[in-house]
Amino acid sequence: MLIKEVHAREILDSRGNPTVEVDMTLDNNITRTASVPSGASTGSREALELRDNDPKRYNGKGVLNAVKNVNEVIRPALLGKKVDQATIDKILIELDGTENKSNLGANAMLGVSLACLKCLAASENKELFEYVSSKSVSLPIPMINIINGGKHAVNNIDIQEFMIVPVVKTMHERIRAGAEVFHELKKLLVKNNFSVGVGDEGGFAPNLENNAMALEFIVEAIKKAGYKPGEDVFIALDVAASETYNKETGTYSIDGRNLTSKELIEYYQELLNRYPILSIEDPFFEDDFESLKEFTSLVGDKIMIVGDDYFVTNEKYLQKGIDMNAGNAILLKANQIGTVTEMTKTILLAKKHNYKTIISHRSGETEDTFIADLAVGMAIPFIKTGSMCRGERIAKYNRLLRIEEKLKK
Ligand code: 2PG
Ligand code: MG
Repeated sequence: MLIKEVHAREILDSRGNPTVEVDMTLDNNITRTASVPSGASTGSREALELRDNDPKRYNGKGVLNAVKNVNEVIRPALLGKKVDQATIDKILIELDGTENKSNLGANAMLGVSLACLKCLAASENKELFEYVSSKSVSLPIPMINIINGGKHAVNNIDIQEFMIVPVVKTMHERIRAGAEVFHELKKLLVKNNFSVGVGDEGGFAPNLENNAMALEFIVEAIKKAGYKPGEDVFIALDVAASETYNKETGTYSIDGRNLTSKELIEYYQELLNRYPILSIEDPFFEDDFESLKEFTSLVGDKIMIVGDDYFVTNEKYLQKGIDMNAGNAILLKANQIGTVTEMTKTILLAKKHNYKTIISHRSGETEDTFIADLAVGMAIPFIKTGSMCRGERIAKYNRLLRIEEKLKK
């Protein structure tokens, strides 16, 4: 099979900001489309998301240059080429020629890389999850973000994500538990006169007195929905601590206090003693591998300590974590690295060193559900894809429900 056509366009993401979408057509006349998500609390080591910075369009957030790079630079290099994921991604990487994809833009490259993956699956008449699976498939445990703070909401909560993690047996039961807890939480917030407006990932975004109050409400909601906290449903946090860190003072702003990393560790330990938390993501700012290492040595045998901004889906930074024993889990976001091949390498490295893997959406999403398929096909044990509302989040959960049904047949 050869590549017959590649075409990119500018579409909107779930925040109403432009993003890249790519159609690819092969000479067997199969066409597949892929679209690229976009983060808000981005790590400084992420591959570059190319924006136009033209203040006259979309507040400078247009992606016409990335689209042009696909249509005028990548397209001519790919037309007539044999489709093979590794080869196509290699061409993209060489065409770009930079360490952080700043030439073509990781958004331009990922759109093409994903469209290619989907075309390959369709050409073999396979579902995407079947195509990417080497041996076993498995349905991931969802980490469902039901209270939003930090950069994802306009409220006073400094922890970015409070997630529930239903560990009940099937995907249908996990999603049902997630939705039931979500609705109980809504009732509780209404009853206590808090806002039930939602943040970027669909979690509620009330103004609460402190982070612990969010945890209290969540535990209560789990019980009200008829589940056992710490047995059926756990809690996970994404502190996204780079966003609460003050470089000048070297402290973190938590509940209106300025905490050193030592004090922050004590704070986390208190939370761990009081609530059924099974995972904490980005507990310190992205360059503080030392604190990550210390925290891992203290509680790494009990909970997942997840690197997102730390590792940015990049083999090189994950290797640093592995060498230092810093963290024991990695968040995987395709647009942090820019190609399917590179993300796959990072997944393999993580698995080899027993780092838990979590595939993740971005706060700016599209209706594309590729992460659901990759989670199943690549046997990634966790998926983080937002709350139990907002179409772009629900699209992934619905895809997982459909896959579970298919796997049963
Ligand atoms: C995160 C993500 C996704 P963003 O920090 O883990 O929840 O947020 O896409 O804004 O980086
Ligand atoms: Mg994160």
